[in-house]
Amino acid sequence: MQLTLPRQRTLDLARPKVMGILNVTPDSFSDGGQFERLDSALYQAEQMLQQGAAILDIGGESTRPGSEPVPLQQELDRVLPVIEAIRNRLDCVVSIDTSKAAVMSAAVQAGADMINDVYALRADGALAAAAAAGVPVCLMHMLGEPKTMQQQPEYRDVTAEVLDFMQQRVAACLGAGIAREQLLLDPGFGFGKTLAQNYQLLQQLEQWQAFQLPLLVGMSRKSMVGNLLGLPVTERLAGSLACATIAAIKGAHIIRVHDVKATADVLAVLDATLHGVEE
Ligand code: 7PJ
Repeated sequence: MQLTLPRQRTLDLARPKVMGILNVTPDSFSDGGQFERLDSALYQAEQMLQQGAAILDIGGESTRPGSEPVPLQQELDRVLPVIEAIRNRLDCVVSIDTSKAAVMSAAVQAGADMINDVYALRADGALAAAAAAGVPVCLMHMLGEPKTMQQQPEYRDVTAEVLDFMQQRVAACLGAGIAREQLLLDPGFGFGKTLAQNYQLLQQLEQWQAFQLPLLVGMSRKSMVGNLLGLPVTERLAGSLACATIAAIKGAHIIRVHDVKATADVLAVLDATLHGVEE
């Protein structure tokens, strides 16, 4: 499996790839003004690439449980300079993590290679913007909205319902003129799911192979790790690595993480086991 990217490039997904999370939200950086923010983002981007990330996911709006939306101009001001700086200086796949149509268009214009949307292109104009941008799009499942999604999510069968939702979103994308080969899917761990539902989704991850589309997962440092183990966000690495390993074994193609080096190490060990080592 592979993704077709802008400027005659491709991303080979025969072996799982690491997507490094690069948040450009005020809480994720010291507030030392525009230059310091850009400098810090670039440094972090460079580090993650050296550590083995194939993709950098750049987000200017927090979608953590309970978070508030960010105004359009603010999101643009946060992400566009970072995308341009990375595009000009570093060789990597740049993903824009947004739900807003205008941010998708501007980010791809600025050099982003793919779109990562936790709303799966359900926002106004997002289907059309993604179709016009012509880049790969990751469709993620979320029940409700970040502000309220963890208030008693209910499913009769979480995997079946999330797969159903995906079928509908894939159909909507095809209807909007997006090529099937441009789509990636993501179960949306932690987005409107209880602890038990998150682990049921992970246990049943093989079922996603029926789509024959690239599968992206994000469990890094999430509550499904923290609440299970009773650990704060700073102590969730081991649990997050276990999630990454399990997902890779069950067929995930892209693992979205904060801790790039540790995840790349785990995937290298898995790869040696599954595909052997050259003597
Ligand atoms: C995800 C995401 C995820 C995709 C976030 C966090 C919350 N995008 N954006 N999948 N999670 N595709 O990283 O803790 O799971 S934000």
